[in-house]
Amino acid sequence: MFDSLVSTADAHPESPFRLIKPQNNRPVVLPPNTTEPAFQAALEDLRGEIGAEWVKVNDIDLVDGDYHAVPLSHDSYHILEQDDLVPSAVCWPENTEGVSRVVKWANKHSVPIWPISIGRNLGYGGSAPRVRGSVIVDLGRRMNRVLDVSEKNATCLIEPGVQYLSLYEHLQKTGLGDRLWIDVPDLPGGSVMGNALDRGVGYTPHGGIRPFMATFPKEEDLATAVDALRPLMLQKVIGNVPCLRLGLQDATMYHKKTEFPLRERGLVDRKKSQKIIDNLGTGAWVFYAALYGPDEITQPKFDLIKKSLSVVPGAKFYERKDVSPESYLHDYAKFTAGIPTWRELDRMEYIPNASHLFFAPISAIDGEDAVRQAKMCRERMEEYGFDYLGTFFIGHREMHHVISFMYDKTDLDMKRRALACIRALIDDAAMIGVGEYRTHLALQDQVAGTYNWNDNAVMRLNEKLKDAMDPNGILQPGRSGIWPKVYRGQGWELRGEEKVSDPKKREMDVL
Ligand code: EUG
Repeated sequence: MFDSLVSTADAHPESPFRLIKPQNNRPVVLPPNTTEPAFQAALEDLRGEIGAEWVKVNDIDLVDGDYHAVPLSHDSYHILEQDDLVPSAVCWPENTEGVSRVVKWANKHSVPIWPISIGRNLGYGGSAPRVRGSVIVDLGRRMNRVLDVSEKNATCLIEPGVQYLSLYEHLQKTGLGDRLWIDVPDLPGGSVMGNALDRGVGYTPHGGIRPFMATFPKEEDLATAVDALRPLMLQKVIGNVPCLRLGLQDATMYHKKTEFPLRERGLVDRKKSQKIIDNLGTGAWVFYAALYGPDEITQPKFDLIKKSLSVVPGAKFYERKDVSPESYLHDYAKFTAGIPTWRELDRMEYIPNASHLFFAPISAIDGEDAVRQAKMCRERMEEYGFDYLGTFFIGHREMHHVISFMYDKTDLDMKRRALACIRALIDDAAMIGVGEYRTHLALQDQVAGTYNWNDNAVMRLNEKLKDAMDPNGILQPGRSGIWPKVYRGQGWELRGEEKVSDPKKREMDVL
């Protein structure tokens, strides 16, 4: 039943659900420390608990699909081998009572379970489990109701399967959309709850908007620009989470307009990238922000911002009326006003078979710190043959420095280089005391290992809590680098040798 192993489909008219049709003929991977008959019996038991039609073994051929049709069979943006991070089965409980039954079942049979909401944590592991053969508990498909929206408090109560898009549509349908908006991230297909639980962000506060864009001509302008932005953020002159993006990274969204160099393999020549940036008029760095509130407040704020950022020679400022219809500023205006857009998907045209991986260290809102990180990342990425494609998402006290690794997932050498490069970067960042806010499943052991102050005090606390709350070690073993007692010291961690393929991985490919 291949179609049930696809994540919840987008209902949006601009994003037709493209059905993927893999065949059912791949051997099922068993969970660790079980036998085929024991696992068969456990699955029968699970069928009895939540209904036979809500349990499926993962025996389909692995097809990556795309953003609108994400498979539950594996990490569709795989960075290891395609069949490394695969579940044995997927189940779909109907309600909290069903979830409780599944958890009791997992404890009884010692089967690791991996809850997901929508499964679109793309670039960080998607829906995939860390332990091969875990059973995915898809909380999104059947629990996707908006339970309550309080207009008065501007809050909502939702189930895990509520996507940003569906919450938006709910507000439109109920008429609340005139008064309330949602905090949309760059793409709206993911789960609101799932994104929050993985420390994700959105970019908007509440209230009326006025978006703008500023460009800074030279790459060296980064320090001055960030230092000029710091007081604007600390004093909340800018009330949203703006972003400062490398011009070339911005350009990856304009493949239709700038087709010539962007689809090339390898590093984009500096002269060419300058030409692209000049054509688009984005500057070496482009800044997007939105101001909220009545005109009487936003106009003086905008004037102050222009004055402050003009310390960068050649800085230019644009509102929507000043830019072409293709400009990303129009999309930015939408999502900073709570309206989902799909524009970010245009990046997937940057290279063939594009897959994404993110390196996401935290920086101070400090020019020197930002430059140090950008330089470090550029040097390391160029060493491994990647363009540094960085964006700083600027909070009021820190910046999420999100760097896109785009690789052709059918090009094994490129994939290997991406993984090796990001591993090197995690170590580079740790050397200067910098950590990541979020990372891919395959990198979580390494990143957790960098938060090692005081003889790994944080991990020792995490393990103590894990042992107390999940004594059988069934709940997301390995998530965030936290392993249950029964897994410790058994060689499950991935720290760079990438030996997932042997021996634990394949020894039980049966059923
Ligand atoms: C993005 C933002 C993130 C992240 C991964 C991707 C946006 C890409 C702010 O966090 O972790 C356009």
